[in-house]
Amino acid sequence: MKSRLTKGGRMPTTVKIDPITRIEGHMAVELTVETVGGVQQVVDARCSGTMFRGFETLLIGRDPRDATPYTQRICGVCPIGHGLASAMALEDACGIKPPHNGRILRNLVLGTDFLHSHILHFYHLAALDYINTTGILDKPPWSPGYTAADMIGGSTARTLVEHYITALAIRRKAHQMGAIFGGRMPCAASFVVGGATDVVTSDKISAFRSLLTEVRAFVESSLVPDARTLGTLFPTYFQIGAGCGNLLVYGGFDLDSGGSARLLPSGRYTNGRFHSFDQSDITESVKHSWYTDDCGNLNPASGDTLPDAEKPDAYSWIKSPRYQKIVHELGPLARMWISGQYRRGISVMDRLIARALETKQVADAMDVWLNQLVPGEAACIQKAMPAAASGVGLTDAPRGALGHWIRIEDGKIARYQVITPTAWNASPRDDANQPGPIEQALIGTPIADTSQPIEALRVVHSFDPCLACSVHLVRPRYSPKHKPAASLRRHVRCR
Ligand code: NFE
Repeated sequence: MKSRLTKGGRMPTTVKIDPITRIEGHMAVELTVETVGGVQQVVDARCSGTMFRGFETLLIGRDPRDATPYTQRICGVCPIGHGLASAMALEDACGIKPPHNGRILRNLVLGTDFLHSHILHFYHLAALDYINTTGILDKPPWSPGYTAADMIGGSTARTLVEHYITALAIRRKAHQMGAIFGGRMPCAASFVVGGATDVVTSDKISAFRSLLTEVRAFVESSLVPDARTLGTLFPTYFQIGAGCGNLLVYGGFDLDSGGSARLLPSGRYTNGRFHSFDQSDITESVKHSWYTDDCGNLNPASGDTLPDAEKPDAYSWIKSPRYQKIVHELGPLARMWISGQYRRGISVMDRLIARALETKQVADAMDVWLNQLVPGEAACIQKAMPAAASGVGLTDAPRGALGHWIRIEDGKIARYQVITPTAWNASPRDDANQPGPIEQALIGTPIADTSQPIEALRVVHSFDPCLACSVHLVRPRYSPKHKPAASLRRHVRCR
């Protein structure tokens, strides 16, 4: 934290939160804090992904079918979204769709990942921004931490901490469910191009249902009411962290074999109006990202990943995805907004409540899908990979819309691009100098104590960022914060 006097005599303070804790991956935020209108607040923000992403590069030259197991290793929190998006991209390239059982199995396993991830986010990543755990959890990793006068104490804090601990066991049950039809978790072995390899039996359906019943009960009796409790106790957070106000959803959980009906429908809300969505309108700016300028402003179907660690004015390893060059926020609130199930507002608290409500929606739908499985019926169809083809796989993962783009040449992967939800949300400024969604949400946030900027942490956490998804590779010789030198650039170019 440092202060300098501006020409106008004001004293802006630079506040660095590096790293941001209780997220997945490595992220730093730099805030400029100034008193405006008598309120000390964030007047500028920069989000930085501090690790280089290289998964797309290491896929080049491999068998296209490798993409499904490999890309699941991008992230331990949302591997199923990546496995699904990559299988869908390959199916698009082959011109096939999974059969009935394959579609349902994928929905169920993706559903377990939503349950696991949303419960993880609320209790283990976000809730501690609001609970004073002094006298309840006094040891690391819970202490030391930021404290603030508005934090919840007393019996409500104790109840929330009890639910925090129960949530650990509930997340394990969600993973066990995923392993029943996915073969293993966190990375499902059963996801393949053409469907799923698992054999559906009545015993597996019963085992899955038994665990689902427990998880659903927790979601209904704890998660949803606890999220609403935070809303009641922190009403000002319905006015904080609005951000860009534009929302985008690719859609998730196919409800028919044609893929036209989805539990989470696709669409976008741009400048206050609802629109349809077409992936060809996505481009990625690299103006402020450590990539060569020739990677910029391309649709991912023709995108590239060429690092330039010395690039002036760059401050992140995340690119800046934009829809028609417009900044959009992704995630559960976007999905609930597009589907019309939640339109109270766009803010920190709205994100938390929408995520909890979506958890219930997905859990309830899973119970219905379980009844639709047909024991003994095949879940996968096979078709030879074309020697040359392109494909796009679009789904929604827990944190928002996820896309994989593949180009196959000579039977090998010639180009692979991934755009994750966090790449959208935590993106840096673009060619038009528009800040990304989290940066915009931070600007205007009041900060009471710059040595403990908990308000900023609450804004960032409301997006549930996952930097592991957005920037994927670090070489052991370098610290995560170290920009790779020219040797890495050569290494990547010489693939
Ligand atoms: Ni690593 Fe992920 C989700 C994806 S986030 S958690 O959800 O894709 O960008």
